[in-house]
Amino acid sequence: MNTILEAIQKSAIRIKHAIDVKDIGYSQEQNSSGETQLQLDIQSDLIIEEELSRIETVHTIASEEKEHPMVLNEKGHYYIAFDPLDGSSLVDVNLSVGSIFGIYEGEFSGEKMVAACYVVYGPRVELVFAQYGKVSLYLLQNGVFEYVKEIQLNVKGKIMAPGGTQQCWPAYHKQMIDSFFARGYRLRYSGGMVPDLHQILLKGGGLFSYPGASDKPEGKLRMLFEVFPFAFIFETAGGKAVDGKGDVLEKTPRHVHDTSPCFFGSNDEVNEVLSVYAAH
Ligand code: P6P
Repeated sequence: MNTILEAIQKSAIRIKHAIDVKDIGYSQEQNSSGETQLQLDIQSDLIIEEELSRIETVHTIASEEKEHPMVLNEKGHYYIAFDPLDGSSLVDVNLSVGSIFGIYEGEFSGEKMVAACYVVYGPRVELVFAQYGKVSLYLLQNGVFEYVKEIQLNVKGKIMAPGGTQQCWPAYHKQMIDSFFARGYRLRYSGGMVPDLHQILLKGGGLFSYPGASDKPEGKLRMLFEVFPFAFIFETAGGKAVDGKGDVLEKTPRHVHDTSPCFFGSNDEVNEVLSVYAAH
């Protein structure tokens, strides 16, 4: 597993460089050399594929940027799903973005997840890795990821990150979210899953929600690349992750790009979601 973490760290350094040097044409112009710039998310995808393909224990990879999984080594046993650059459109407005990784044993299913990781590219580059009951935070300094601390969620938090199109939410979901705000929860939502969830983790707790709604009945976020990794991280940090009915890690996607409604947070807030949703 250490070789996988090292490969992710190498990928993150290369992706950060790609973000920093990307010629941002605000009006979709070509870059200064007149060539069509590889999109950042495709460039990030190629970087991660290259770094993971060097690891013998990796059997198959699945990327949000690829329609189908790719077998790297029949003798390997790790299956790695990743979103190379989640929220990449936020780069053009200079907001934080991230890479997300789910590491599975033998197959792509929630119950087979053995580790999860994300990198957040913001004012600083930070990496969070969850395995063996611990969630560890690392900070990139002088080209090296330095260990900082373990992350634990409080039983109850103060932050609300409500995703999705509000006019399409079920009425009971809107009433629940409004009720949290009426109790003084603070709205913290950038539209980037990685920084939005990173903030909840580092600030001790709260609730991130992306429900099923009339425009997206099965939610927007992909199980293998986004939902399961953060579910694993939040549960390892002492929180909960559900789809409204039960533990989201108990689900198995039929297709590699299947989505799921998702709620990640501290125990109190997620228990409230479960009781509200159980009544509807
Ligand atoms: P909405 C970014 O496109 C993304 O996939 C996640 O990073 C983010 O949480 C979500 O979509 C935001 O979606 O519909 O709230 O803008």
